[in-house]
Amino acid sequence: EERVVLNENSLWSGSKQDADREGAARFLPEIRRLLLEGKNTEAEKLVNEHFTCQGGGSSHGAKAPFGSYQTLGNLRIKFDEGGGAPSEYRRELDLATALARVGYTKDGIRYSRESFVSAPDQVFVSRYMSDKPGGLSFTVALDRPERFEVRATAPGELLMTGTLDDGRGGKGVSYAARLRAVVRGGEVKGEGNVLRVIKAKEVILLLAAATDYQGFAGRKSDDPAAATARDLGNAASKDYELLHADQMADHGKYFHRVELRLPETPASLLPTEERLRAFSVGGEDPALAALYFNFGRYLLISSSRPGGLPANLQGLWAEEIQAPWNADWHLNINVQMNYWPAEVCGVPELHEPLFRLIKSLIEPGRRTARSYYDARGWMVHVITNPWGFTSPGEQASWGSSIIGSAWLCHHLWEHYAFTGDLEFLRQAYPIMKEASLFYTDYLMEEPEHHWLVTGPSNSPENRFFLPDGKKAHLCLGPTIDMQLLRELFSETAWAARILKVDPERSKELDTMAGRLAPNQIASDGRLQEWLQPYREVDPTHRHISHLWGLYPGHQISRNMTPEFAEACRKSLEARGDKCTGWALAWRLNCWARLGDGDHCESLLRRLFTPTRVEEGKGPDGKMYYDGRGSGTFANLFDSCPPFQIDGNFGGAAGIAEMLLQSSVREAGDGKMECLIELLPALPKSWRSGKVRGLRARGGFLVDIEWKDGMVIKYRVASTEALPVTVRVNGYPEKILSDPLVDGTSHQSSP
Ligand code: FUC
Repeated sequence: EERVVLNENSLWSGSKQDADREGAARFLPEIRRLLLEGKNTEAEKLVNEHFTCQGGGSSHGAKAPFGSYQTLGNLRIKFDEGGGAPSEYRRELDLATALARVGYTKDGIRYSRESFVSAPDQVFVSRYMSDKPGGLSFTVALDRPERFEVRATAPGELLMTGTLDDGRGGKGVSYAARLRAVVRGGEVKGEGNVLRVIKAKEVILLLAAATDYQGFAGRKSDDPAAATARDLGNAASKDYELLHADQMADHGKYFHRVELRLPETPASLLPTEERLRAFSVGGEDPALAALYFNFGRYLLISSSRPGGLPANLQGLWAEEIQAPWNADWHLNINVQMNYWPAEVCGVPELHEPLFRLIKSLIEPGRRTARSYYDARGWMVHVITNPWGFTSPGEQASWGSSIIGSAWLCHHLWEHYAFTGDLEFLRQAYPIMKEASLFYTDYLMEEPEHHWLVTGPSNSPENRFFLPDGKKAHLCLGPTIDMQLLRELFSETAWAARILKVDPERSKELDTMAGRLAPNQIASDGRLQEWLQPYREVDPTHRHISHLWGLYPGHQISRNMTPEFAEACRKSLEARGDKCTGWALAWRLNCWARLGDGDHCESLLRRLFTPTRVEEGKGPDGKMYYDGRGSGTFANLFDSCPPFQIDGNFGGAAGIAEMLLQSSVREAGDGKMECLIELLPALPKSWRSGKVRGLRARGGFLVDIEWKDGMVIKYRVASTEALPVTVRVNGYPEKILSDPLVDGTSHQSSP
């Protein structure tokens, strides 16, 4: 029996709601007064009472208006093969072609099948073969844990339809999945709500899916059943070879932009799970990092396409109705991490769904800014969904963080920094400007140093001890807020200079950036996580929010601010490496920025530790978030635990960060001065290797070849010849980039 989990990335329950508490802003002065008086727990109580979202928020989202991303269902194949035991079983996924294959021998017959999902044809295709005529007999069924109906619509066709919960007892998103079986030799017939294939030599299954989600992306039609009929009809008119060729060309156009070679060892012949195990206990297998890197690129190509919804907490691979955390978009690290590889790995178009999400949040985010902070501009807190949720979360402890919009805007700027796409910046600038407007209205001055600070806010999900021993989350001006706003303000001001608009506003933003509470080093030498030198309740907490300025931000670096980089190192050492999957990936990127390749490798050993969901569960079935059960599942999916895709993406980005780092500085008149570092964090075991096609900020394409840990050849190219400083084997070289002959620049608009 085989089960194929089906997904369609707009299959979300829930519906649009206004979860803002109208007039909550009247509590703001009191909350701030309490925070200024050090009564953080009292302030937190007030926030919990009056300053959270209205309604149930995100808890049990599947049945609430917040919604949950849900599985489309299951395709089940039940074989009528003889009773013999299968042998020579092999299952593989070819990352370069995105083709999955299974093969085995049973009762003297060789069975094989191959499957792929085609973006150009919008279908899932699966070909079943046997080397003996008449060797294939099986039933094909579709089902779903709830809310589905299946019927045979033609002799070889099944249609599954249903309507999801809108969270208020009404009708939510409707979906359809249509499956067709095309047989060679033998026959196929409908039997009730299953298809029966009898004695075929080859069977091709085609499946199309659609929803009538009418939000900011992904809409195919008002009538999902009709949309699937159209897609299936088009696909069925092409033969398998053509469908496959078109899909390979489409996937390959993204995948082949980058190539990474790391030293191969005999371990690369092991099945993946054994390979993970061997490496995690100290085996030598540098090429495993290349595989993981390629897998991350494969996942992004497969889960984030222009015009669609962004990759969610599970990419788009959910098998649940109530997915963990609703498989939503968490804005305090997770969805951003999904997009860390997009630019450096040369697939900037795949960043587009995130830009589309950002745009969808402006309108509701304006309402939220007014309701809670009496401020202009737009903002979003910690969680969002395809229904425009921008309100705070349901608890102060995590839901009061205000950084969502600033962190999202960083992606707009990074896309420009990498691509130099002026048209994009022209469209992104008003979004950044309006996000800055919110924060400039909202910031307050603290009386001690007259710094500008945020508040109420928190350092994502972390707690501290107040001087009286009480524990609190809520605070003024956590370091991450200050770092994010510093970059948002200066990047928005810089964007205005590039576009030659708003000179006054751009000066104001620079001034405000200078008045924000600065990064501070605590008496123990660590970078301080909060405005005050609080002691954290959990010193090994998974989040390392105060290191945002090191990565993904750009205000702390070992070259420009060595003393702060050292403080970050101390913070990382104190936090330790035992943490969830995505937290390992974040640490990996930070250690890469600190230039410590060997530490990066030890983090990869942790990230690649094979695990199973059970390992992350306590006796009561609840998941741990302290590092137990984190690592990688046998199919290479990241385990938070549970399965969460961010670690895959963050891990891939971290591997790129070990090989190439880049930064830009304003040289005057808005112009960019670019610095590229080759092999900044190479582990000793990655002795020799080659990488082609990585991207650097400033619009460069970078190829590097190295031997015995030294760069022996490199190429830095861009659409026009530009001056750039390249740090090679530790020394800066000022060069003029090669002009790109094929002009591989990319366009995408917010
Ligand atoms: C943040 C993390 C959790 C989890 C969730 C989806 O809340 O702290 O560990 O990753 O996002």
